[in-house]
Amino acid sequence: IVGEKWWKNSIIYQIYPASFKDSNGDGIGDIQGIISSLDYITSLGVDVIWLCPMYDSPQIDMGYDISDYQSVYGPYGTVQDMETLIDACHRRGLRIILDLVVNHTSDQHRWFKESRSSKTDPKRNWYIWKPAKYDANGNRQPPNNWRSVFGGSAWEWDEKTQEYYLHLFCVEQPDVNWENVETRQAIYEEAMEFWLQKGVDGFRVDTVNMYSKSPEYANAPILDPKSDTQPAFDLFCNGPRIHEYMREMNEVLSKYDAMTVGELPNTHTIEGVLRYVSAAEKQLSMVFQFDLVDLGMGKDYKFLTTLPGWNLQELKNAIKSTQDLIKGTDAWTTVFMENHDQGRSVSRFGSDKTPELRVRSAKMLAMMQGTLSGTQFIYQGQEIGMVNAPREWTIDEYKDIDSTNYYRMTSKAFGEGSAELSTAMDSLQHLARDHARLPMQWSAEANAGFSPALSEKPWMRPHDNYPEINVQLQENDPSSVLSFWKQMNELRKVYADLLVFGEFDIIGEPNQSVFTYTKTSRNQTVLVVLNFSDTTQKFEKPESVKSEDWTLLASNVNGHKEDLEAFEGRLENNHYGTLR
Ligand code: TEU
Ligand code: CA
Repeated sequence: IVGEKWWKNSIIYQIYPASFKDSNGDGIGDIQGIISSLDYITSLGVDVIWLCPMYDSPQIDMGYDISDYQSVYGPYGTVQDMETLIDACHRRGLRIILDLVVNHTSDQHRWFKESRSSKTDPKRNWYIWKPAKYDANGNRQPPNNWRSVFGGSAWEWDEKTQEYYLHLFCVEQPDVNWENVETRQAIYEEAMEFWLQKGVDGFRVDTVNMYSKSPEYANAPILDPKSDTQPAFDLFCNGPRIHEYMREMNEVLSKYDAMTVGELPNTHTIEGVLRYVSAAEKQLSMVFQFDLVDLGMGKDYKFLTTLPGWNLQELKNAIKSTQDLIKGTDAWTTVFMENHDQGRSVSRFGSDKTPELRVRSAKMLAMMQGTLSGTQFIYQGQEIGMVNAPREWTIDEYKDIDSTNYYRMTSKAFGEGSAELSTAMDSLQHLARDHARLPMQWSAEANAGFSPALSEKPWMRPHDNYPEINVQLQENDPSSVLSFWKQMNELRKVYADLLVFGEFDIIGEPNQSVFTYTKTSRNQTVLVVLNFSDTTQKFEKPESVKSEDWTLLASNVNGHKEDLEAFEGRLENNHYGTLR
């Protein structure tokens, strides 16, 4: 893999500061906690850490509402702590990337405070202000019917200056006006260069396709007739100037040779994704496509009557669309199943019904992730197979604004005790962002070892299962999910040309229980067989690979038989022989 960019063959470990490790017992994770865990992180065999926002913020959206790009949220630590962390990473040979959130700021950012102070303020057009509309009865209406991602109108009325401002996320997250060149320069300097000069190696770029909105601000088509707001993703994603902005941003980044991974929701065609990540475009190093993590979400997932399910064919298609991105192109892709916005992958795509199925399906999912091409991302706790909070937990345990808004709106529309509200709780139990934000389970000690024993209550309730699922227990167990992930991470390095760079092909007949694919490089192939069902499945090697002489490379069952057990996964290759 000589001559390839370092980030292609990297495994990136995502850290959610509030929930990773609390060093001082105030119940909130912090930077010193991360520094003290670097030996653990290194032991996983990862190359890079990605830190979710640690900037100063009123925390309405857990730090994605930034009030100052150049300071750190008090409970997390200081800029000096960040410098220590950056240095400590580099000394260990780890790289570090930060979250770059520049579609919007907090309404408490000084830019917005100035902007909203008067219509003639020099920063007025740093944000997106529009006059009201009036209906036939003379009632004031927002400029259009766009719905914010967290529900409700995307426009907020400002009494003082008698105009609306746009917020694609919550009211406290006004959208920055990227049309304004002065604003863009300020973003590059204050949010990017400040940290690049401190040595960070790149950014995960939040909502990267929303900076350019369709300039007409036209109404979105009515998909939800019962509502006065409509989903408008097509009108605020991938707007006409987006690629101009990306190239401009890239000029700043390339001075530092920084990598980027952009978050790319609502972009489903290969051509659309390639516009951002083809190397010739000089925009982003790679992006997160949402095809897989959106499975079973339903349309705009508001007011469900039943839980939208997913089937294996959809999962295969989702994987295919990220893998095919690099077939015969100069682009690069990513592999991930979890992040801070998703339910846990074992609960969504495997099974958390029994400890045995949990462990086996966690390993099977590790086999899938570990064998797909692209830069790999592991979310904290995924490596020990953490699962969703149980259905018994009430809304009081959910802290995310998206969850609590959703609950409040459903309750308002249908009432406490309604069947709809109960379905809303079912859906939150599957899909809420909160599940990823439960404290990291370090040990069987009080607070899951997340906070020191004599401490405040952690900001989110630890999962009741931490005595059974935790780092300490798994570190000493060669058959644990953690040990399996370490093995997969090692395998990925040894067989990089196959696993990281190889060509992906789905093989065999369409099958709703078993996912079979190969990864191929010049002279060798890996065969991956994954039983996504909780029952035994017949398995016969597809004709196309039958004649080959295969060796078992990894397996998640003891002494495997002909048939596939529930959630069994097998990796076989036809060239080098077993690793150990
Ligand atoms: O997410 C943006 C996004 O489009 C979704 O993943 C979104 O979180 C989800 O649809 C809402 O339920 C990014 C961040 O990852 C997320 O945590 C922030 O809340 C959001 O941007 C706003 O900054
Ligand atoms: Ca703390």
